[in-house]
Amino acid sequence: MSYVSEVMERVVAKNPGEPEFHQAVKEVLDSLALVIDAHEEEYRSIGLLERLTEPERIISFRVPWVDDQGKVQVNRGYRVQFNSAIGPYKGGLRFHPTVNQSILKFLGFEQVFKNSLTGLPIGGGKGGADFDPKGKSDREVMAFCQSFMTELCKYIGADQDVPAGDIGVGGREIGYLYGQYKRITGLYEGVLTGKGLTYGGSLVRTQATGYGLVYITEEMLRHAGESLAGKTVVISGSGNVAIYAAEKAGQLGAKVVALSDSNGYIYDADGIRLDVVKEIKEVRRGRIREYAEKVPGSVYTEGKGIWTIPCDVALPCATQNELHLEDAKALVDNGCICVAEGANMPTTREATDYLLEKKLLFMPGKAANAGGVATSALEMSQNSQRLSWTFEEVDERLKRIMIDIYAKAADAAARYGVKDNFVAGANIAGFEKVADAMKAQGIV
Ligand code: NDP
Ligand code: 2IT
Repeated sequence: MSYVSEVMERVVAKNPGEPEFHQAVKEVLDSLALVIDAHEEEYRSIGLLERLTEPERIISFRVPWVDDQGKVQVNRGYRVQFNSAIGPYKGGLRFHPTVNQSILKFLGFEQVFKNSLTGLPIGGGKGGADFDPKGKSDREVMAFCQSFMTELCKYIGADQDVPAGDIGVGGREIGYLYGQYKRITGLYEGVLTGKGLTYGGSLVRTQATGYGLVYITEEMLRHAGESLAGKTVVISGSGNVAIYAAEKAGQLGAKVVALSDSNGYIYDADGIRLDVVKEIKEVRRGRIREYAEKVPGSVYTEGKGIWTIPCDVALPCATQNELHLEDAKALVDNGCICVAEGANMPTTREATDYLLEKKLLFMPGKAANAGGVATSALEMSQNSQRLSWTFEEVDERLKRIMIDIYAKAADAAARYGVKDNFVAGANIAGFEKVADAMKAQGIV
């Protein structure tokens, strides 16, 4: 049996009940087979794949807090410190009721390759809790964040592990987490990214994932003789990534006609009004259905189905496994030419294979959404220097990083004879740097 198949079998056997983790590992190992087969003996002798698929450390802890009714609540918190070969662990925190070890291991594993692709010195990690911020008061969110950090602070540090936001963790949560870290440790250091601008945050971090997604999409289209100008775009989600992807797509001349949340989706043939969306989502923390109540001519549809809306470009920006085979077929039937993943692993394996087979331009999340973590690393640089760069300087660096990621994925795909397969290209390019660093550092 090949080394890759052997390790895949081992991962499934050793991590029962973790389907998302299996899915992420399988996708990466399938594309790495091209590289591994050429160096099988060497990689086997140093147990490279066994080590790459085993997190360096998983911390799991109790998070007790008191709700507004005076009742004690208990959540489960985690930090998965996956791989520190090329830098301190770096990756977001997710607060969502579906959070479990499988989801955080898949996200941590993806983060290792994503962070490598940015070209910056950051290892991979992910964390979070099965806490649902929806419908909670600010005081409840603060109580939860303080309790979460009281435990997490033992394991993180500016040169050790630097968390940030993800689903359910935005500026408000990062503020409460940072305040508690500082209070317990006495350190004013860049231990979290996505901080507010008054206490060490970086300009552009809020916009970075969405903007970066659109920069790499534009670059991919440019190489195919196309551009976003005049294109119709459908974006799922209406959180941080979706909103700023929509903003930048609009600035580049595209028309975004749909957004969604976990209840349903809105369609606005005139182009979504982002001022209205921001007011609903960023200010009032409301539901996307309220858009249709405010904007005449727009339509809200309850449930899934956003991918049946005809578009040229689709940007899934909500969550994992939100774009299935039937959705991919609907996109292709309606003439869509490009899919780029703002979320992590939003496209199922079957749907990805179908889109690749139909020769759509397809950019996987670990390349397409890397602008967020890349800008987090720029925030770390500014914190270390004790300086703040201008919006234009950070945005320019972000743009260059995204163009460079496109080039790395395209180059690796071409080198291994799978031209324009950016799934394989991104996995291979991300892997090469981590593998080289792991080899150099011995069996650790
Ligand atoms: P937010 O919490 O800001 O927004 C998440 C959005 O996705 C909301 O509209 C939410 O709807 C929707 N959503 C979440 N879970 C589900 C679900 N199970 N089914 C349907 N819709 C869902 O998160 P982000 O925008 O930060 O993150 C979105 C995606 O982007 C995630 O996959 C994340 O891992 C990824 N990502 C984020 C980065 C960042 O910098 N923030 C960087 C790179 C990737 P509702 O409000 O109804 O829950
Ligand atoms: O998935 C991701 O890359 C993020 N949620 C951002 C991580 C970060 O450290 O900025």
